[in-house]
Amino acid sequence: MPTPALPPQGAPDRSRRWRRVRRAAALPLAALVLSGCTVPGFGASPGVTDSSKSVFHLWQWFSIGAVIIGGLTVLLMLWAVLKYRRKGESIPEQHQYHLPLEVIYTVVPILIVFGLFAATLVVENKETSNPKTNVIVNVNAFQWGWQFLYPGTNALVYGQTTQSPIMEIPVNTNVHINLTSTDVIHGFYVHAFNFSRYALPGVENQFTIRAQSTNTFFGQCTQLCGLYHSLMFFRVKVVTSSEYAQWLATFNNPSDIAAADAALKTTAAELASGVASKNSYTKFGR
Ligand SMILES: [Cu+2]
Repeated sequence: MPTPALPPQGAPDRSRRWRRVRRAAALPLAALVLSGCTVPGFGASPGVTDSSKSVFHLWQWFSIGAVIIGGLTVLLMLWAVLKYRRKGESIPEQHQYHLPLEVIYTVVPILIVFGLFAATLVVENKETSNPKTNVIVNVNAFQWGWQFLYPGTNALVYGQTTQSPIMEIPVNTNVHINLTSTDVIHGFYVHAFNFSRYALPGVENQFTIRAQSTNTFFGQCTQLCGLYHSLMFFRVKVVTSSEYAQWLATFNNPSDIAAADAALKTTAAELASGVASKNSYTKFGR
């Protein structure tokens, strides 16, 4: 019986090797595509405040650094794996105690960590600085809503869950926020500000925001704080300085002042008694 002709030597080997290479390349490629990572934001957005932009740039530089270091590490690993594959039974030549190399791989990571630390410190100092300003908002979080009080004015806004009360602030102005909580730990978070801060009972957290464009931005509580945590929404409306002044003035008529006072007292009493408030005073002006 005639034996079938064998394929030329090397051909199946080569195609098998190619298949393996393609499979090995597909894996990191799929990971990269499926991670949904976007360039140049690396999944983040610049936001609309001074500090949101510096946080965004810090994130960008960290990501670029991670890509370079990660890529270099993978290349070095692949090079070592491919170049020093097992070629026989003998133990390969050993190269330990290579002093210059050991110094490099000790010093370089330390320099990288110092670089990351310094960059973080610069941005963090910007985040926590509280320049002098006339616009102050006392923000109080409670289960499950927000109260915005503008000291020195008659303005008061508060609302719960889906009422999504609006904190109105002027554009291109430093706005000083005094943040606290009535009951449990809440989180003040506005995505467009790339900013989050604890609202703690008995502690006043202070920070300054400076929005660069007018619009209404979505905010929410980011600390699991009880039954209606997932509905603890608010909005930040950034308006021009003259619109802000007009809005503040809408609180000056006597009936509004009386209504706001009464609402504030009712809320305070309800919060003190631990009864979930059904009261609201969501006057948004205009
Ligand atoms: Cu909360």
